Amino acid sequence: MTDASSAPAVPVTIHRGDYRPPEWQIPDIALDFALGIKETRVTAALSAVRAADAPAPLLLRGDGLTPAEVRVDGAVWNDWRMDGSDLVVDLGDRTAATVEVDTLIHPATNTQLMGLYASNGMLCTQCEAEGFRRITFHPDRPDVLSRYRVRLAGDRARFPILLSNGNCIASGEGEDGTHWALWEDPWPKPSYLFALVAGDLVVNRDSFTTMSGRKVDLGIWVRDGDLDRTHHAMAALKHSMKWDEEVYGREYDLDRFNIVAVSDFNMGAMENKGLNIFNTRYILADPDTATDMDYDGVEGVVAHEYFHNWSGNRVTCRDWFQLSLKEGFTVYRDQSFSAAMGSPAVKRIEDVRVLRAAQFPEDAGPLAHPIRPDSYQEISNFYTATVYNKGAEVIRMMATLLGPERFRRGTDLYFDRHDGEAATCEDFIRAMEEGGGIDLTQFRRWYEQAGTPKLHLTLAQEGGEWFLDIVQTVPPTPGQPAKAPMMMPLRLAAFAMDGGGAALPDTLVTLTGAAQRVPLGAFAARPALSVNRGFSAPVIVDYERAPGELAWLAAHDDDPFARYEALQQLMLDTLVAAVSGEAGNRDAVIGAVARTLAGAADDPAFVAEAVLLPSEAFIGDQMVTVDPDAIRSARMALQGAIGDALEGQWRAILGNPAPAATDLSPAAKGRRRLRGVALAYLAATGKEDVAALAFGIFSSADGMTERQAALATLAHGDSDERAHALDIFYQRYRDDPLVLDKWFQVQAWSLRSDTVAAVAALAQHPDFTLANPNRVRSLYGAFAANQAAFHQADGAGYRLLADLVIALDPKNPQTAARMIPPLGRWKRFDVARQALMKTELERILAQPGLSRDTTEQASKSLM
Ligand code: 0A1
Ligand code: ZN
Repeated sequence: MTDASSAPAVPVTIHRGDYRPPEWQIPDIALDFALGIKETRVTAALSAVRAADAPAPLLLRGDGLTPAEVRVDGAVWNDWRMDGSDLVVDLGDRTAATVEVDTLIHPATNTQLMGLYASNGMLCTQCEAEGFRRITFHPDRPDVLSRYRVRLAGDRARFPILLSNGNCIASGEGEDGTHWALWEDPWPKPSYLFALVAGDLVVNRDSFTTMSGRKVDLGIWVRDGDLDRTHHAMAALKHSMKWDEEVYGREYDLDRFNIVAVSDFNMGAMENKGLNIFNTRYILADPDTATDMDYDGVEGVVAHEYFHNWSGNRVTCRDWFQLSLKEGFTVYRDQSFSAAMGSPAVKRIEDVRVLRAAQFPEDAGPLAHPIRPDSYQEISNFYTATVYNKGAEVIRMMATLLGPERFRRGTDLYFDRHDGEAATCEDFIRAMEEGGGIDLTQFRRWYEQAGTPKLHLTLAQEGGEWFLDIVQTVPPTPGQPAKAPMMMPLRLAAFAMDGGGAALPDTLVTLTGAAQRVPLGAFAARPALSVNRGFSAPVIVDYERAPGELAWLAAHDDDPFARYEALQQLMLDTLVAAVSGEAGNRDAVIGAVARTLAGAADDPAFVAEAVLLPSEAFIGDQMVTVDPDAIRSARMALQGAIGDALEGQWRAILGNPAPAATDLSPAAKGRRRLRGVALAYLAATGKEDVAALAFGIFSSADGMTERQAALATLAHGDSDERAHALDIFYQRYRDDPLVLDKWFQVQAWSLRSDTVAAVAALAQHPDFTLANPNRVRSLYGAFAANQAAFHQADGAGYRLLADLVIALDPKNPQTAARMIPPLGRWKRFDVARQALMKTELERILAQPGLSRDTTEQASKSLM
């Protein structure tokens, strides 16, 4: 038996251009599982129908499987061979055959969490992208769609609940305390959407009546004791179902919709047809254990997976290069949903912050790729911020260019035309063109070119008329040295700052050229320019504006996103100046923050976002060479100065009683967010009473949002209250894994100078484990995002992360590989750090038996 997850000596690269349609289709598949934690017997019966004109062997992909027996049309068949880990069955000149294969798999030792695995005594599956081949031999490509009939049998005491996709059509008792259930999914689907769950679970049941009047039974399955934490997820599910009907005209198509929460999961959740499987993190929430942000995460991910039922399941992807077809579109859909459920302006700010924090650096580094990649070695490495978040921005731009009605005509056409098919990004664009009546020839470059476009702006004046000159460049990225200009929607407005004269109201300009001039109208003096309003295009705008203009826009722009941007830019300019030892304009920042704070009562959520200082990483992104220590000092100094100057306001915000933790209205969430920001500013003043104040909030908090914010503030300092609060928190939540994750996370985030050592010590803590991806991310993911700590000059942070990758890779290559990108940013740092980072990447690559996942990420990161 070969272990296919180990990298071959020469990594195999799969190219998008090499796509060939499948030679065999499998319209029907019957699976029979004799379930056991240690050992599960799988019998698969594939009804194969030849699609190729000429005879071709049936290629069934496998990963770590050995066929116990192969039968064709009921008779034992010997005309097969192994090709590496795959099974090749020679069917002669047959055009159809039923191919049966028996295999034995071992869920308990499946630490990769791909295929069938055990988590907390239950069995569950994860098949996207290529996990089905770890369960049974199968073509395992998304353009092979089958109707599934699945028989699950197992010990009744151990697995009282047996779930799979679709509808349960029969069940019964077996021998020796076993029972069985037969599930049938009428909708043809690719193997990556197959799922089963077997275990001791309890359910929160509800129902939803669809727009055509069909009643759907909803179930959220969790472990005993967690039921009370499923109500928010259930509400989110029902809201999602309604929203998709209202906004996209999409109705649910089965009689049941089940969600199962599992604690060991590589990603956030999975959209398996009719049986979504979730990381517990995105299902369980109650005010005592989940923050407002956690609540929003649950709502967004429940919506995301539900929306996949149409954008992903009914219309799926032809091949994995088309991943953004389902992911970019579905992220756009979940973002729009969350905006509608809360504040659209705040949601847009949050989404742009994520894009800038995760996707822009990816696009500027060695792992940059277009939203539709051209090649990969391991597809798991392409579930990226580029495919997801930039992909969503690309869909959003099409929606902006078309407007809501024409966009809806485009999506209707897309869903109707490709229902039941495995489609391509090109199919989506064509539906937009035909449904929306637009030519997107040039726009297609967003699918082809990587790199974040830059717009260089200058204002010009000719006889009282003002013009905006825009020069567009797209930076070179690996394999793409030269780029062509992109088509994009740019929303802008111009204001006369003195209040007199003309103003150019919100205008949508379609950029197409490398250089373009936009008339702004007549202004007596240089107008204040509001540009890329609502972040209409995912680009970097390079436009120098005086502090006075930015402060004016921060106060007066009628687009809330642009107000936020103006204040952020003002802060950023001051921080970047401070890092290079220049004065910057602190007073302008303090004045603008003060004026923004004056609106706190009306819209606390927006104000909280707007007055937050840009992150250390984002400040670094503006610099030629990132200086982590100087950035930290500059940011802390500005935070302290704002804290001091507006101390009265911060104290007043905290002086008002906090809203009840059970109040999850946008207003209450906004007030809590602002209180957290106020506490951070106060802490930055270094005033003596702040630790006691934070400890008071920590102790009296009636919910996790306030408790965690206070704990995080304390964790930055070195007060006695810090140790005390961490201990109280640990003792209270040591048996609640999701909350214990927060305990690891706040310490890994700490601004203290001993954080590297603290993280190293936490990795040895009895509650730390490599077996649980959430725990790994809560410690190491948070640490790698802590810029000054991770980039500690002696390289200890790099070593720590590389040690993790090396230890984790043999167990869970997918999660290990996701930890590599921070080391790949070496080009952005000074030569000493560059050398240290590269040494660690090389050390990782030198490990014998390194996975394909980690090999690809580490080797590309060195280039
Ligand atoms: N399609 C899922 C993401 C996902 C991808 C791979 C996984 O394997 C571990 C799990 C989930 C989504 O977009 O939510
Ligand atoms: Zn998705």
